[in-house]
This record gives sequence, structure tokens and C-alpha cells, in this order.
Amino acid sequence: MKLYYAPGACSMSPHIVLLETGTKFDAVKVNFADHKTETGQDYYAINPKGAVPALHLDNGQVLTEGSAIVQYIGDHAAGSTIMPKAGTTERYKEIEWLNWIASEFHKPMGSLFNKGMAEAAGTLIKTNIGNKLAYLDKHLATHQYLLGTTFTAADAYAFTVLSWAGHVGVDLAKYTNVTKFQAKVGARPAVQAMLKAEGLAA
Ligand SMILES: N[C@@H](CCC(=O)N[C@@H](CS)C(=O)NCC(=O)O)C(=O)O
Repeated sequence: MKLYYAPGACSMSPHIVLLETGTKFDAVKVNFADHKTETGQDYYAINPKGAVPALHLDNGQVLTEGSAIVQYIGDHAAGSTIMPKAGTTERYKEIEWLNWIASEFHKPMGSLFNKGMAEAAGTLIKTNIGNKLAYLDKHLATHQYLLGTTFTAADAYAFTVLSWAGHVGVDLAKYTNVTKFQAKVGARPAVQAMLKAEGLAA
């Protein structure tokens, strides 16, 4: 398998999941400035949407959309608990979290990287993100991880989006359960390995 990623982007989530599950893969860096891979390929030819992550499967197909990619990785990692088994209530809870992060958390947080955004719009989005963080903080007050006691792909995704907060002026300090979660996930060997591989940690 080949993971197409950009350092620090939402592709960190499948990158963590690949490392957590011990899946064999190559990582290929994509440059957003020209949408070329580090080997000079046109990234639009790999993912016409231009966004990372994309996962090139061993059967030649390309999967896009982080939430689909992590499910594929988890389902193909024998014995791993990173993705609850298909058909179980836990699996639907997992999808619930992945979808919530993708639609309600990732996109507003990601939009704050846009330097051209009007100040008023930024303020409104930050208020909205504050509500999402309050919800997350309340949940994490009684849950070690999003699904309970087991680390799953949704935690990797939440960690990824939370890691952008400091870069876009979102202060997490008052969400103490969120910051504890962030520290706990950040200390996982696979997360440390991902940060190193993406050039984000020594
Ligand atoms: N819906 C996609 C969104 C992915 C996405 O927003 N990727 C961003 C980085 S976090 C990106 O590649 N932006 C550059 C671009 O779209 O050209 C998913 O969930 O995987």
C-alpha cells in the first residue's frame, strides 16, 4: 500500500492507523503548492480531488476520504482493535465519530488556515469550534477514548484535528479533558513515529 500525505495535514490520521496496526506501507509526500508528489507525479492523476489522504491499494485501486481509508486499513489488519468489527454497535459508534469529526470539526478547523478569511467569519467559526470542543470535552470527562477504553481510528482523527488548534489561534487550555486526551494520544509510540516520519518531531 502507498499512503499519499502532506506533513501535518489530515493524512496524519491514516498515517497513525497504518503504524498502529503494523501495516506494511510506503509514504509518499504531496506538495500542495503544485499538487505534485515528491517523485514528481501529478497528484490529480492519483486523486482527482487533489486532497490528501489517498491510499493506493495493492490491487491497484485508490481509496480517498480519510474516514473510508481508516476503515479499510482497520478491516485488513488481522487482530487489530483499531476498528470495531463490522455489524457491531461499536462499529456504528465509530462511524458516528468519524463522520462527526469529518463534517463538524475537521472542516471548520481546517478553514481557519485560510489567510484570506475575513476576521468576522473567523470569529464566527471559532465560536462554532468552541461549541464542538465543549461537546468533546464533556464526552472525554467520562471516556478514556472516544469509544470508551480502546484506542480506535476516531481517536487518531480527533488528535489530528486538535493538533491544528495552536496554528489557527484556537486555545484549548480550558478544555482540560481534551488536552489530557491530546497528551495521552500524542505519547503513543505510533503517533510519535508518525510525527517523526512527517518531519514534525525530532
Ligand atoms: N473530505 C476529505 C478532505 C481532505 C482534506 O481536506 N484534505 C486537505 C488537507 S487536511 C487537503 O488535501 N487540502 C489541499 C487540497 O485540497 O488541495 C477527507 O476527509 O479525506
